Amino acid sequence: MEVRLASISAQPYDYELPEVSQVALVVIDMQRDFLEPGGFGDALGNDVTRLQAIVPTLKRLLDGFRTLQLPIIHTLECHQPDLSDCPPSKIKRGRSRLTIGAEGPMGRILVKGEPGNGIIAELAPLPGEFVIHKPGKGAFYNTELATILQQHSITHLFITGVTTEVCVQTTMREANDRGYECLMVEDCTESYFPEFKQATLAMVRAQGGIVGWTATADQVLKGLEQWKPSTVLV
Ligand code: C5J
Repeated sequence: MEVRLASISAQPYDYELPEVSQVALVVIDMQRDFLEPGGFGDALGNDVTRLQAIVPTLKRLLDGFRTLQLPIIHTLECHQPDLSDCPPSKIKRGRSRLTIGAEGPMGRILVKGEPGNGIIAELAPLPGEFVIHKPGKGAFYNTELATILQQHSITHLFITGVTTEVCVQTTMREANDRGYECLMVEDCTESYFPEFKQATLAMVRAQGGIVGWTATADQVLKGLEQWKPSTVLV
């Protein structure tokens, strides 16, 4: 008997959902440091207000995953207070007025535990959701992400957050190389540079989905609502 798997309408072609519950939502770096004035993004000279446009859609997607009781992984880009996990090259890069570790209006820039380093209130993680502190752009480098995914038998990742061409794309490429089936959610990721976002989406989909798939939040939610996994693993 042919088993027809549920799928999500996506680019460059439909994204097949697994037969068992092996999916997770990954929310990259929705932190005050990137979205609010006075943080790291602002110090680098960016218009941080651009990133706030995705917050309501990302909240809707988060709520959808919460309703379906699917795993959610939040990441934060941050460094230890003594900056021992921050290469000097990263501190120097950008030549910004406020470098990593400097005291800014929301506390020390990109330092773990500082007010400006937290996730914005609207998207705050709930108890039971995973929170990964990452010193790099990619979420696999020097973190427990790979272990969490293995322990929970997760194979399919829905990737969201900021910024599209930096931490989101780096994480998706790292995951793709590790064999994960990755879908970037188009209207749940944003960049300070609109053309970089569009270029990233195009790069992901090119060559038959060389890095994975893209779809909108509505397409993802519609696919998940119709999906009846035979086994729930987490
Ligand atoms: C950056 C990030 N842009 N979260 N970090 O430095 O994309």
